[in-house]
Amino acid sequence: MQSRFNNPVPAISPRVWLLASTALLLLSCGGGGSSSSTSSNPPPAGNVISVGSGGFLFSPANLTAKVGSKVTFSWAAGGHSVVVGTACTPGGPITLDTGIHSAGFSADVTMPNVPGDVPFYCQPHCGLGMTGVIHVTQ
Ligand SMILES: [Cu+2]
Repeated sequence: MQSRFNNPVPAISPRVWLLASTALLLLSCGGGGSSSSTSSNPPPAGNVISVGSGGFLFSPANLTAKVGSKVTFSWAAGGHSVVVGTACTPGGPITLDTGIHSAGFSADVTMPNVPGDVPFYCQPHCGLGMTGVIHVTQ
């Protein structure tokens, strides 16, 4: 019976360490950056949606993007897909079904040239509420 408690080392998963070190990295980089206003062609920062970060969800689940711009879906965890559609059914202003991918995969998706919503969901987890929408604006 003693053997149940013979491991004195606290169990900390590699994922926790990864998250902690990433947070530290972000913190250490946050203070030194000075914003430059000289660039006439700034990168489209913020057009990234994390897939499966923190569970069965997209982050952010609501994103605003310009017409014709590019939105990148970035897989933070495996077993997820991105399908454009509503009510867990494909269909919408653009056609997209990435299929299921692992962490590290990414997909660049070009937004329509007309304003409107681009709803999307994860095929395996749509029933769990893993959905999102991109608001495409002029
Ligand atoms: Cu999913």
